[in-house]
Amino acid sequence: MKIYFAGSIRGGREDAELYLDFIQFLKGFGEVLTEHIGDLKLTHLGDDGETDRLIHDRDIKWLLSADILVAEVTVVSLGVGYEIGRAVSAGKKVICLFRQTPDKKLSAMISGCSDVTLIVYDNIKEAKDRILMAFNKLSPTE
Ligand code: 6IA
Repeated sequence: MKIYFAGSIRGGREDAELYLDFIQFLKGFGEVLTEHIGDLKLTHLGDDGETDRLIHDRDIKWLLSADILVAEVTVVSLGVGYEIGRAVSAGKKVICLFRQTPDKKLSAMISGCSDVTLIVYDNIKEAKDRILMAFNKLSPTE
């Protein structure tokens, strides 16, 4: 199983440690193609010298080769929203993780999308339990 994990880079890196934790957990289910999302040294400038065209084309190639997209959507990111749209169009399975806070509401374009499995969580343990349930529902061939 190939897993594309999406999380904010230029949208803000305040949840980077959480991304790292989710990536380590997801590695128990298969190959995570995007381990760099959990790189704590990566800043919101998200630049290691590669051109944006190269980053885009490489990421889309990985996304289209993946079996599932798991996106942490609490920190708002244009890139993550775009990846979700591309994954839905390509017929990929999509799980979105959203950490509930009183002052934040998820975009209706995500919470209202019937092709997205949305996990709204309060803490990381709850999120992991629900990811486990979502992966258990996938058929063994996937
Ligand atoms: O708009 P954002 O930058 O927040 O978009 C983040 C999403 O787009 C992530 O889920 C990534 O899959 C993808 N993305 C955006 N920028 C990069 C990037 N920059 N590298 C890889 N994926 C990216 C270069 C950083 C490099 C040091 C690893």
